[in-house]
Amino acid sequence: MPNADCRLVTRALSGLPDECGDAGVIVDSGGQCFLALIDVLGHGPQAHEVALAAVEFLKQNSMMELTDLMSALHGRLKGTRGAVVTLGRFDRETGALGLVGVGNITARLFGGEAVRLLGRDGIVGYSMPTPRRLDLTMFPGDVLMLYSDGVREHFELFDRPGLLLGNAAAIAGEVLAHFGKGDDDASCLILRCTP
Ligand SMILES: [Mn+2]
Repeated sequence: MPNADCRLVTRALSGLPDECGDAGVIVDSGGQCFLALIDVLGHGPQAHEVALAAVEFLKQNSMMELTDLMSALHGRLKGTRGAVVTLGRFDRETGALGLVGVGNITARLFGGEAVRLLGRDGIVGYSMPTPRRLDLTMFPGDVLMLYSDGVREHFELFDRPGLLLGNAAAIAGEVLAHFGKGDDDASCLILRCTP
């Protein structure tokens, strides 16, 4: 049965954690691992407040089907400045990975087949397309990488040889340290499928 090593790292543009509009959620409930990455429009304390509300809502509803959850989050964030969000769920028993994205969080899967996905255009809480779920399968050794637009979108692995050899915490930390742009909040969530 595949296992999961999952870690989130965020970095506020200002350096102050309570001014970060990027946030994430990892709810590991044994059989399944729910994950989410959120980039609230803008940055600073007000963006942070919206990010906290989104995190709280997603934690409380993490068992919902992903497209339903995205729609529910859209309702929850109405009236705020809105956010771009990617949601995922990994099933340890089958290796199945579901992903739903709205907006420009980048999702990349490294492994047997490299996949790069961007969410559908839109802003959760403001103008949302009908969310669609992408279903993939992860195998031991595969690495799923989610990151916000505070990270260079198109970095190449050969710029950082060995990046994928570390654990999830090391990979996420390196992505921010070496590919963070420095003009926005930045965040990276890694899910490593391990034997
Ligand atoms: Mn951003």
